[in-house]
Formats: sequence, structure tokens, C-alpha cells
Amino acid sequence: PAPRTVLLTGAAGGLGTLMRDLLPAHGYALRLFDLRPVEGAPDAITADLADRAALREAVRGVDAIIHLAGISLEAPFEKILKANIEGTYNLYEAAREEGVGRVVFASSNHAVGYTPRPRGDDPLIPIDTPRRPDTFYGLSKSFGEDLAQFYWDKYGMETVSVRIGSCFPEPTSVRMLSVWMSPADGARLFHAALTAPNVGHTVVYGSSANTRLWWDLSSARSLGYDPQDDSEPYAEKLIAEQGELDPADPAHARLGGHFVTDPPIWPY
Ligand code: NAI
Ligand code: 15L
Repeated sequence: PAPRTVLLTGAAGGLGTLMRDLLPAHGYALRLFDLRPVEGAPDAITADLADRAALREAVRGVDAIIHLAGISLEAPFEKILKANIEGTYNLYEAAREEGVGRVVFASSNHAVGYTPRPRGDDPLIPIDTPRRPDTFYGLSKSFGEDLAQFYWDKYGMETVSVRIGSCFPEPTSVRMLSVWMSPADGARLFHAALTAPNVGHTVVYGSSANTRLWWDLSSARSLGYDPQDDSEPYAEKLIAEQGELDPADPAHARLGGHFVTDPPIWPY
């Protein structure tokens, strides 16, 4: 049977807020979890991914988990270690102990951020391109994908790892014309990831069907994802304001954009 009760971690965040609005229409009853209180949701669980007892209770009885909680940008390594690496491990352990069969993991394009972006007629970036994290943040997503593979191989727990591009209401940069995932397509992709049979551990890119797309969406489509949106209507205005991406600028040369060139955050 299709999963119905889904734990949404990171429910107070930007993507969590968008998905709280959109996923119920796909038939889900959401249980919410975040470090911060979730506005308008008094039943939400307010707890840290470091709190194993709270996690164990949070995952009990759900059909699946959408794991969005964590630090969503570059940060000092110790913080990434705690929230994203240990936190994701804690979540998987709780899910294994409670017999939850499937996780949808919010990975990121920054797991492959150093990959040169395609130009002109270059082929789209395949899903099995070698991982090249561009930050400690991207490194934690790379870890999460390995953790997911390990829990599938070792315990038969399934995951779809979604290397999300940029999921915001509208694209706000020229780079986002290539990597944008509309919130409605995000909900479609999460729904496909929750319902496709026999996913084992499947890695997909998460974006809309953008005209300027940089990566291959076929693994997402193989789950039944059928994106309906394209950033192209935003292109003229954004390019007029910001100019085309300059391939000679290192911040525009690779998938990860400015994550590649931003100085590291000290202290480690
Ligand atoms: P966000 O920063 O707005 O939300 C993250 C949420 O996680 C926050 O509400 C925060 O309180 C919570 N959180 C952080 N540490 C926690 C902890 N230790 N325990 C419990 N909760 C904790 O980020 P956003 O944009 O909503 O992203 C959600 C997820 O999707 C993140 O994992 C991010 O890395 C990933 N992602 C998002 C993209 C996007 O375009 N929004 C792109 C690629 C990946
Ligand atoms: C991410 O992984 C971030 O969580 C999100 O805030 C955006 O910066 C996105 O990548 C991006 O690459 O635009």
C-alpha cells in the first residue's frame, strides 16, 4: 500500500514550509519535526536530531520519512558534523529500530558541486558522475548518500536521495534558471520517491524540466516523476538584470556556483 503517514523533518524550514502546504494534496498525513517550533502546528515535535529518544518516538508508526532537517548551507565543520552527519545517522538508526521502510533524503547538488557545468552542446551531467563536494556541507550530503546505500545493503531500508537544485517559489538568479525546482514539482518528486516500488537506494537530481537544465533527470523520471514546470519564463528578466553566466568566472564554471569559490568558514 502507498505510504500515508510521513514524518517530515526540518518542517519549520523553507522547503519544509513549502512541502507542508503541498504534500497533503498528494494524500499524506504529515508528522512534523524540527529544532524550532513550527508556526501554526502545535502538534509538531520540537527536538534536536541529537536527541535519540525523541527521534525514536517521532519515527514510531510512520510509513516513511522525508528527511530535510539539518544545516542547509556551508558552516563550520563541527556544526555540520553534529547536525548533518551524526543527525542523519541518528535518524536512520531510529528508523531501522522502528522498522520504517523508506526515507527520502534531501541531498544536494553540492555533493557534486565541483563538477564543471555543461556548456553549449555538452551532455547533461549523469547521475553517476563522481561525487565532488564543494563544501563541508556538500561533504555531509555525500556522507548521507553513502549512509543511505549502506542501510539498503545492510538492512534493506530503502532511500531515494534527491540532489535538490534550488527549491524556492521563483528562480532569483541566472544559475537558478538551470537548477530550479518549483515547489509544485518538488512535491511531485517527493510523492514519486515515496510511492515508486523497489527503489533500493536510488539517487536522483531534483529540479523542474528547465530549458537550461544542467543534469539528467532520467533517474527521477524512472520513479514516475513527471515535472510540469520550466524556469524559462523568468529568463529574460533575470538575464537582463544579471547578465549571462560568465564561464571564465570560477563562481559560474561549476554546478555548485558560488559554493565553490566562497571562502571556507573559520574556525574549523
Ligand atoms: P532550512 O535551513 O530553511 O531548513 C532546515 C530546517 O532544519 C530548519 O527549520 C532547522 O531548524 C532544522 N534543523 C537544523 N538542524 C536541526 C537539528 N539538529 N535538529 C532538528 N532540526 C534541525 O533549509 P531548506 O532550504 O528548507 O532545506 C531543507 C533541506 O533540503 C536541507 O537538508 C537542505 O540541505 C536540503 N536542500 C535544500 C535545497 C533548497 O533549495 N531549499 C537545495 C538542496 C538541498
Ligand atoms: C542548497 O543545497 C541549499 O540548501 C539551498 O539553500 C540553495 O543554496 C541550493 O543548494 C542552491 O544550490 O542553490
